[in-house]
Amino acid sequence: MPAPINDHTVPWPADVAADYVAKGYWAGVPLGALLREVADRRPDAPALVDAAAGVRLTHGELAARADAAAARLLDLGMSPGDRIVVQLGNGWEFVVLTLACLRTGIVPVMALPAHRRTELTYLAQHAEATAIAVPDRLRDFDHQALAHELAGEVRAVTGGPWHVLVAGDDIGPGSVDLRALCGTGDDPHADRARLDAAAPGSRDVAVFLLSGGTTGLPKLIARTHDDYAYNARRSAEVAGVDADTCYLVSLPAGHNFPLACPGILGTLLAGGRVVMLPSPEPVRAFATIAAEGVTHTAVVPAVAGRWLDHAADAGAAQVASLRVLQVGGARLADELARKVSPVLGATLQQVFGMAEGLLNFTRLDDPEDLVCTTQGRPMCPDDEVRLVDELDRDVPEGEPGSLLTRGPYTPRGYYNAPEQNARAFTAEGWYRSGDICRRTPEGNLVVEGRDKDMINRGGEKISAEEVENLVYQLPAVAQVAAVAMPDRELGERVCLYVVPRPGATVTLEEIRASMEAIGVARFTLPEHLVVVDELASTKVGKIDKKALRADIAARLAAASA
Ligand code: OOB
Repeated sequence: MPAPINDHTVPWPADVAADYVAKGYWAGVPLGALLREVADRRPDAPALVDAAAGVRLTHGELAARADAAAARLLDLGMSPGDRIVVQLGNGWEFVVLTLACLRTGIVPVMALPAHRRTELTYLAQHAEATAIAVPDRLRDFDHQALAHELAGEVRAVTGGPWHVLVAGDDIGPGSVDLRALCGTGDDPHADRARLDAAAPGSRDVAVFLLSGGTTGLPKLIARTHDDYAYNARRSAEVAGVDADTCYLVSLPAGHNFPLACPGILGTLLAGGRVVMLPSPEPVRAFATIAAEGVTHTAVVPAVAGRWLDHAADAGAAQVASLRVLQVGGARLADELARKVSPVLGATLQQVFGMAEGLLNFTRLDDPEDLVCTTQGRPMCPDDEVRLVDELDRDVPEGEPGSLLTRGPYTPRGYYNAPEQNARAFTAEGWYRSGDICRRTPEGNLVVEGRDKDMINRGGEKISAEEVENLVYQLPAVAQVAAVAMPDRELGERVCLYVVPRPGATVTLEEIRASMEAIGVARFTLPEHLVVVDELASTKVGKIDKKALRADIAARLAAASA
């Protein structure tokens, strides 16, 4: 049977945890109970809108559905502590299922709709999941069929059951109808005593988030109820989210940013309303903002750019209700930042965050110049941030250094990953974010680059190593390196440098087709190929990625000159 989760997490030291409790960061109440309390206080206040599905729920209705769904998950045979891979689009089912999990202590593994066989198999096996929730189809992909195909490989690891929960009209044989499971708040088994008995402890794992990939496949980040509730609650304060807030989710809901910074959880905890939209495409996003009176939302810089272009063409009257536009996930160019407030009429809040924990925000009353040129400062007084050199020595104030952090919502290690933890965390429990930052005299951070081997494609993080491992499976490839190439629209895209085997040839199309055949998220596919005779190497014999990044930037500049 799947191993108990707590065997594989890295807890905060007891004295540190006691300090977080004493300071009130950790409330000692699981997220499901916190959300239930909000619903009890404001049952008739609107909570959730999914206009495409015609679903509008009050806090009372949402909590009743979450409780009923929780009871039905238990009736299926799932138990507190079991894991479910959640790969749903941005619809109401995502919210009800997530809340049901939080209520029972069944732990959602937040996968992305773009994930395919490779990522899903790994996630389900590594988390030892016994269930998966998917749409029937999404953008022409048959998620339901793939979910069933995974059964054998997952069971080989867990030895347990494999429930396939499907949201959609086409519920095939062997699938559980997720809409029925989440669809009404009326269930005789959903009595409070039963659910309270199943409720997790506040130090237990609430959700598994995925790391922004630096080593092969994504690592699992076990966020506890105490830490994630603080994450959501404090983010809501800093973003000015309260009971009057209408928060639009248009980024993939399983990302930390729209889920809890403050996102869905922070807004619901504040008693506000959440609107789900499948994508941030500007025409529909603007119409939704107008129709629902959206006050807050979160986007990545690439989307902010598209929204600014759209507003320049179509005007910004539709977004008049928008008060705060959070932008994060990748570096926002200062020039773009300066346009946000004048063009969209909303206050810009830069967010420099990570699924591993630490969140930096510019504050809503910060001076314009600071908001447009920095990525903000930590949200918690007890967030510890160091900027260090290659030997982990603090750099002089104002100089760029590699960011290390610890704090009340930054776990001390990845889930069941001792080898990666030895590299990604120091012996004293500091997380190495791999971001090169400098601190301004006012204490704000400016992200200047990174020393991790990752490509940030419009906010989606791609591990260079993962791409390289897949490309090495091609017989024609002798050597490969994946690096970021600069891109006006998305910030970065994946560029491949390949040394073919003697006599062999490779094309970008072949590489992409072979990766698609293996089954990987589309956003990881390389978009540019440079075939070379050899790859530059560093003094210690590693591939010199810095030189390759400079090379591709120079090639692109020359091509556009
Ligand atoms: C967010 O989380 P992740 O886990 O997908 O990615 C974290 C990494 C950071 O280490 C940094 O490299 C980059 O994304 N990043 C930024 C940034 N925000 C994130 N780089 C420059 N400027 C920014 N504003 O991306 C995330 C999680 C919660 C809230 C917001 C973003």
